[in-house]
Amino acid sequence: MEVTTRLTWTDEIHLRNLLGNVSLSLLYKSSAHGDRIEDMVQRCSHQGCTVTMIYVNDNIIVAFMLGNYSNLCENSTELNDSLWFSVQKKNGTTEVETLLLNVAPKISDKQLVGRSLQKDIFLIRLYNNTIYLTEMIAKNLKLDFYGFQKYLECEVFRVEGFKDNLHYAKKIMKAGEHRNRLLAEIRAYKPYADLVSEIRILLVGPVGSGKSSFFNSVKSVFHGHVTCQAIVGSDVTSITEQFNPHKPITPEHSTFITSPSLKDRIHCVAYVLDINSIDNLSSKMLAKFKKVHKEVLSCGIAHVALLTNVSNCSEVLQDNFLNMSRSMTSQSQVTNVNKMLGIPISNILMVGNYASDLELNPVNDILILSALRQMLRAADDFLEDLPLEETGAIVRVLQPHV
Ligand SMILES: Nc1nc2c(ncn2[C@@H]2O[C@H](COP(=O)(O)OP(=O)(O)OP(=O)(O)O)[C@@H](O)[C@H]2O)c(=O)[nH]1
Ligand SMILES: [Mg+2]
Repeated sequence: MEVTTRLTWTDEIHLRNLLGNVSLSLLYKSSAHGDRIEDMVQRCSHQGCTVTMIYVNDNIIVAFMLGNYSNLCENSTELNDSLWFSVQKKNGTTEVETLLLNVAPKISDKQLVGRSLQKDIFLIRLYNNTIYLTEMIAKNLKLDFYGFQKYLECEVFRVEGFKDNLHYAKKIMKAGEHRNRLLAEIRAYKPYADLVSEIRILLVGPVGSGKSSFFNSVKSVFHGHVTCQAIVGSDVTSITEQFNPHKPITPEHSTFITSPSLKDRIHCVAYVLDINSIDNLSSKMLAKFKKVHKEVLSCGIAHVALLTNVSNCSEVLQDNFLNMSRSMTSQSQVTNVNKMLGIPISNILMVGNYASDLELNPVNDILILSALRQMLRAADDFLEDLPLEETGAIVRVLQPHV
């Protein structure tokens, strides 16, 4: 009979999002393959990187191990690095917490043991379905238990498509954590002073510059998998026809709003340009951009530039993922956009849209979310600077209680 995992499809997506473009295949399941440590080691040896998952109530505690499972045996001289994380369901949402533990687990006394400073900091005892975690580990993983705990199941998966390299593993996991923080921040975002309920961002740019792809990429990151709602493609004329240059919108059009209220206005304009096309923009295109930009400036609307088709996304980000690196900001394309449109370098954003990719990648996600966050911040600055009469704000005079 085929052995199936306890992992749900959404749990698997969360794990894959954290580890990047990997696939997982089940090697060992305690309830099906026996709960002797020898059964586990035999099935998981010589398989490369693995994840060992312990299911406890609504939590999955995951130990990601580089190296080979057979190195866990006490007589092995090779050491495996392990990185831990937990996937937890809390109040209907799934949260992922990570902890980078540079501890090499070993098999000793028929249990999987992690030791630090001669102390056991984690144990997995297959023979009585128990996991032990110190308070420090539990705290970092935001688990609501520590010490010994009975688990429901233990499973081990082979991780395919992952470089067996600690530096890379740490970088990918830190990126996953940072992506999750950005996602939570943007989900909680509310426009400045609640002046509008939604921010309207206009994406303007040449045919094929990646406007629809950016829209799809943002949607994909929020969905946790690649989606293609807006049609993308390559043609000499525009694939997306919201705006048709041969049929410009007129006041007679049924959806034309003569006096748009603040909620109907554009709050931020993003000039979308393929990074590879910037140094060769035609003078006609440049003139068009300048014309649009003049209008945007005269309306006082926030604006940013979004450079798409960035292929070296992980080089663009500094090791802490907080800033784009200086090496990129000094690139000719960035300085060119800065000179052409007078857009400050901090508002020149770079992304690699999901084009032919099947899986999300935490590093690409960070650039996409950082770009979106910068657009929202720019829109907030625009709202904050609006003259009071344009905000539609009602000035309330409070009556003192008598
Ligand atoms: N590799 C890669 N391909 C991209 C990127 N952005 C867009 N593309 C590809 O470029 C082509 C055009 O992208 P679209 O998103 O359709 O461009 P658009 O700006 O919406 O174009 P129109 O609607 O025709 O004006 C598609 O084949 C995309 O897959 C990117 O960042 N990286
Ligand atoms: Mg389009």
